[in-house]
Amino acid sequence: MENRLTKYMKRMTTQPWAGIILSTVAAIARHADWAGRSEAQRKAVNDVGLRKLSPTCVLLITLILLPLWLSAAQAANVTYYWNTNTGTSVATGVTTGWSGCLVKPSTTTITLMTTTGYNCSDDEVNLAAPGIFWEAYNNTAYASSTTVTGVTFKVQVESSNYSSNTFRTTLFYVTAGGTKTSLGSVNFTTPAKAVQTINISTISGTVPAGAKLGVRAEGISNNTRVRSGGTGTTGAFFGELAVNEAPPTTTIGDGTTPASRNVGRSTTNRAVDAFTLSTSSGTDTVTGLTVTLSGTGAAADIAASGVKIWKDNGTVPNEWDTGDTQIGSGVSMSGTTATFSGLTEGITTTSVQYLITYDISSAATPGNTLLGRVSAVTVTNTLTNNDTTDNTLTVAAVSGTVYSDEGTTVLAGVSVKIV
Ligand SMILES: [Ca+2]
Ligand SMILES: [Ca+2]
Ligand SMILES: [Ca+2]
Repeated sequence: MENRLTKYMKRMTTQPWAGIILSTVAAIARHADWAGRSEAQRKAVNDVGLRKLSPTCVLLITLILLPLWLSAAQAANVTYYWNTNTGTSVATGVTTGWSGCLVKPSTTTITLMTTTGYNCSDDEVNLAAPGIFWEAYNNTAYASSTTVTGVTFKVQVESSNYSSNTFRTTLFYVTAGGTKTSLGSVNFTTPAKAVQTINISTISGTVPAGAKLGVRAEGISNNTRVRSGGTGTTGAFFGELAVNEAPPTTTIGDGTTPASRNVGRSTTNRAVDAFTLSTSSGTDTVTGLTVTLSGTGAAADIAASGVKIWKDNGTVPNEWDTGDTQIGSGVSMSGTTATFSGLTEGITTTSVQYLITYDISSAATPGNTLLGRVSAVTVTNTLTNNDTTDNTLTVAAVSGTVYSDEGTTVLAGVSVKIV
């Protein structure tokens, strides 16, 4: 048990944020150990620091780090290593054909890349004219839609006379049916024969579930060759692709707040919150949404079926107007939540603003304040919700007795406009 725990802690402490947390926990632990100790003992405790953490403290650290580690694991950097491979069917029409180490192919060659390391120390593709040296595939399909963003590609690019040449790195994916789709390319001008660490962070895109990732090494200039391998004779040749793999996310933004205002009883479509929806890549669909009421008001201040969602695409941005498009039907506030279901609202990478409006009840309590925000949505992607409440609606209905100039009761429980 102790060994497993030690391994686990080691894994935890490799995370970039672990140092701050460990320092904090160690400080707490030392502080706890100080009670009733002499100065010498305190110094000893301080010097020992983390190494003398009690099992309780280790458990505490583990519990603190676990959720952070899990969330970090959702977006992970992965390194793939070029391998030689032959006779493997990657997709329809895509079969590997790099028959071994140091075979020096002279035509475009298909092979694999793996996360486990190199299986060849040195090999190279020499082309007589500019073209694709090799394509390497990870032969494991993504189980779910994944956003892949390039980090670096390390490879040795050479020309026969070691003059400068241009090398292109392309990330792409291939479907089971053999259709290849590019995620983007980076051109790199290499000055001479050397291992190049090429920044490919401008390449990003979503690979659909069931597709496989590929990297293409391509020469743009004449007389180029690319050399790969784990431990070449004059150093490491590499063929090392680092990418970040993350599930696509959908984000709820806070939106641009409508103005605060007084609202009369029985008035409708009073904008209380703005929010935006967008995806990090690809599309998503909202099928459910929950609005949470806050302020001093209550459900009784909002009319039946009086909570509505609108796409803010009319003539007046950040406020409700008759050109805005209602999403679904109005629902009633129950307690402090209004739950929308059966929605089919599509989301793309283009951020779109929406509004929440309230219809004010005919019996709303004067002076009550009403706010609202989106507290949950149902989508397929991993969700980030940044919506917060915006303006305040204050119920301005008259509740007491209002007399006309002649002393007759003329207004009771209706809205008055103060000018
Ligand atoms: Ca908002
Ligand atoms: Ca509007
Ligand atoms: Ca806000």
